[in-house]
Amino acid sequence: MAVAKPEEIESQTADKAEALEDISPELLYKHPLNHVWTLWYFENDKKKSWEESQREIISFDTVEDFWSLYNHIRLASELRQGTDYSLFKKGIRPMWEDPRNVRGGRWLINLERKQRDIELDNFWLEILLCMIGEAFDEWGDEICGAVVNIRGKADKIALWTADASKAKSEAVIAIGKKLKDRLKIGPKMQIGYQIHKDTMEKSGSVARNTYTV
Ligand code: MGP
Repeated sequence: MAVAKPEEIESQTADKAEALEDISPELLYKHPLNHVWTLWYFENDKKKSWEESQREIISFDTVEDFWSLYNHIRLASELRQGTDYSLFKKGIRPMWEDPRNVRGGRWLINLERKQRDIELDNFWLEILLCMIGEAFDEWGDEICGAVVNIRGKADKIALWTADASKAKSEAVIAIGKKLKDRLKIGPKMQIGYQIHKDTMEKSGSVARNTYTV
């Protein structure tokens, strides 16, 4: 499902309103998503643990509520350094320890500082649209959520999947390829998939890539 832009929704809604006069107005103008999604915000607070610094902001389950939220909050590029946005399926916390993440991993995109002006916001919005619009087809159950880290050294965007085991390698690779395709990342640039367990255990270096596409 492609997520319609606000102006497309308006014209579709007008058509529907004519055809379905008996249905309640709420159902007519809101386009349901397949999942309920939750936005999280992380801000480093030295008085709190990392986990306590993750704040659950709001959940939504319609296209319209997604756009109201997106238009209301700051763009990723406007956030302070050291902060994160995460969008996860409702019920999955944006952390390795969550039972739905604990065996999983992430497709990671590292962005150079100069990419913050254009690519960061475009990539992040496109990832959000891929997730809520169910762009990963039959692999959609593997999607847990996505995270954008705003950092002085280099911003990062990652798509988290549920199962990094060999049994799910076909799904993981298909998701990575779809992601590159939707983000229009050309064949010259590779992206890597890292297992959360490796990231957790790494000390002072970036975890190895289990897959690359
Ligand atoms: P980070 O915010 O993912 O990346 O992890 P950053 O700031 O670019 O740092 P780097 O280590 O990748 O260079 C920073 C730190 O936050 C980690 O080292 C952990 O201490 C903590 N952290 C990050 N994540 C995603 C988790 C998590 O899922 N669970 C817990 N408990 N701590 C985490």
